[in-house]
Amino acid sequence: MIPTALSIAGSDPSGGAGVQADLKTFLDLGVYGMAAITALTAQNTREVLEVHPVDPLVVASQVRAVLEDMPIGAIKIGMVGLSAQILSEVLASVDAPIVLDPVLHSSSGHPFVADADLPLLRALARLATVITPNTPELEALLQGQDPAVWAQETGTAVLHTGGHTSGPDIDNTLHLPDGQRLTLSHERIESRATHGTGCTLSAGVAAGMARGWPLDRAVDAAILSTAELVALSRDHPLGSGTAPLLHGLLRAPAPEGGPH
Ligand code: PXL
Repeated sequence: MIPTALSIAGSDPSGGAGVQADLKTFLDLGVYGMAAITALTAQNTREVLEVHPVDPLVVASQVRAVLEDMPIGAIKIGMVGLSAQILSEVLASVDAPIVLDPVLHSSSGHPFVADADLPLLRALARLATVITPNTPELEALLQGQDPAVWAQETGTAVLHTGGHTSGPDIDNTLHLPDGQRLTLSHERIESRATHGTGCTLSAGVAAGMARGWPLDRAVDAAILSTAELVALSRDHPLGSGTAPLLHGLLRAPAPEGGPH
């Protein structure tokens, strides 16, 4: 069986984040990738110049087209544009595990979600198997509620990512709906090549779930492969701002002189 995953996310033409990062991550991890685009951004490693949300009806149509024909092992949702509500409707009866990265800002700090749309994102989060917020996203989404309590109430696990903190280690905490709490830590890698880390991590979780792995295994594997990619990318920064992760370097290089 070929594992498959669908990304529902925004486009980053510089290739480091969004739907581009998701598809590259799926490929890196041996999963057939599909993508429905929620917004077009004009951005590079320095800044976001424009955001054009795709008409929610067109987003719904892309997702329905894929759902009615293709096997879907897992769904990763990133930037939702204006489509949070319609995605809640379209995905309400989907069986595949859903990983929601509640993206509120670009890597360069550009806001992607208006405050008025947060309740719609909260409703979508309740449909997910797991959400992957960093600390500011957790605060905005849960409004101060304890993530452990929220996970038990909603049945949606919370992977609270620690990349935005300082300190020698990055602590990621997984709150499961049954009350279990797992802390997955690794050494911080200082680098300016971190554009797309959140997208890559959540796409990695979806890739593991597409293989049928339990959530804790999928999360553990995604954290390790993302950290490995950050380490590999550090010495090859592209662009003059927050450089992208270099997906594909995790795979063995083609033999010298061999076919490309
Ligand atoms: O990493 C969050 C993210 C998601 N989606 C798009 C982005 C970014 C970060 O820059 O550009 C399209």
